[in-house]
Amino acid sequence: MNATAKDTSAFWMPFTSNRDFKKQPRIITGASGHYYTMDDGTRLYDTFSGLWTSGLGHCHPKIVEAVQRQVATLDYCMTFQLANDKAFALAERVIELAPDGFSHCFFTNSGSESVDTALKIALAYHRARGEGNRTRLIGREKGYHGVNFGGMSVGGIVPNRKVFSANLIPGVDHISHTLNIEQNAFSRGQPEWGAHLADDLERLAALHDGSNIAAVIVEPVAGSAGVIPPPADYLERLREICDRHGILLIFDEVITAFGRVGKAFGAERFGVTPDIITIAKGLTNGVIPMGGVIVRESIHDAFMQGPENMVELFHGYTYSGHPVAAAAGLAVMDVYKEEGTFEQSAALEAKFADILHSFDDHDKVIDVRNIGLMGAIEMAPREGAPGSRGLEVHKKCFWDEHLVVRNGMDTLAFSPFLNSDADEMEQSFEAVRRVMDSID
Ligand code: PXG
Repeated sequence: MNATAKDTSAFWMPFTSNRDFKKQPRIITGASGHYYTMDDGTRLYDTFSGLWTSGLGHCHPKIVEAVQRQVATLDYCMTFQLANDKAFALAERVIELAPDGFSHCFFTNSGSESVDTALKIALAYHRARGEGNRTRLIGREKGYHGVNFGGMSVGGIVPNRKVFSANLIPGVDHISHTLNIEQNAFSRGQPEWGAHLADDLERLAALHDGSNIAAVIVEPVAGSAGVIPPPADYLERLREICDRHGILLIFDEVITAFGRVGKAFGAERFGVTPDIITIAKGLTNGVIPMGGVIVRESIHDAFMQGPENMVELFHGYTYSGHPVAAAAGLAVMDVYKEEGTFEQSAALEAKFADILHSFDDHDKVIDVRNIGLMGAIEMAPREGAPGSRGLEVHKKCFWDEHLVVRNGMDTLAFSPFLNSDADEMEQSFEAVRRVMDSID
């Protein structure tokens, strides 16, 4: 199938303007390393590493081989009262990388499932300890925690919630987001201003009484909302308030885990340890869908009571710990280690920041934000047509410059490969600049 494919009708595409897309479909049929290919052989540089997923590049031979071997050896085996060997091995590898005190990993198939699993674990944990009154969940404005009912409810992206407003789960509240362009425009890394915004959690603890709150969930760096790095000292303050009120702190690290911010986890990068961490994307380099929830030992252990023949947590997915996904994950963990991927990522951060901030004085740009290998260029919206500028850049980059660039409305988001070639990265941004210069 190439760009002239006639029948794109049957596939109802997710998070896509379907009618617009199908007028001139952008269809990828192959990939290798840092490039996608189309049917006619055109190669396109991927500035988004898949969808924040594929930090090692596409079709990494070691991962491909591990998946091929596994699918021919053990294609499926449930993990309910019987399990495959690879799931255990991968859980161990993930826990080795996790912050001190984390001891167990529960497998899911996506970030959305990880988030809903984490929320359920938080609620069930408090109940298991005799604090069943802790039922409130706190999210943050502009937060993205996937699209299932729990994650959507604690999430704070308005278009994702709007249509389902009456059916969001009850007992949820939100602290304020930390994006403030007036104060922080063009900050390099963590903005100086905004630590006090964490005190909004104190306000909610006063309003609902802290003893009723089960957990607060935040992305260490908000990703989908357009890369919003935490203000200096903000996460530390959230941790402090959670401790004071016995509230669990959940970091949604679906994007930030596995090298995206130069360390194994955002928790490590920012020096703040939560109680529960959600993962997905980089767990398998996007090769096979898989997610997970990792927890502190004390959380896991609270469930391990009562008769030993009883299921401790009535939760799980048919594909939790799928052997082929786990085999992919194991190969990915090997590559991270052998190739020094997190160090590669850390070493690229300054160069990436320089390139990104060379757009600070561009006449269409109102903010540039970055941390680790996460970056955003926010363009001013066109009068009366918000989002049109961003989509035009995406399309022109694709057709004219053979570049895949992700836009959310008028914000361009960048997720370079963790093993990017600095020159290639620079060239890709030169192309972005040409496109931004060429449109109105
Ligand atoms: N949490 C976070 C922090 C995410 O970034 C999810 C949960 C949900 O994961 P699944 O695997 O269920 O999609 C995500 C997903 C974007 C974009 O444009 C980001 C995501 C999804 C779609 C678009 O930044 N992240």
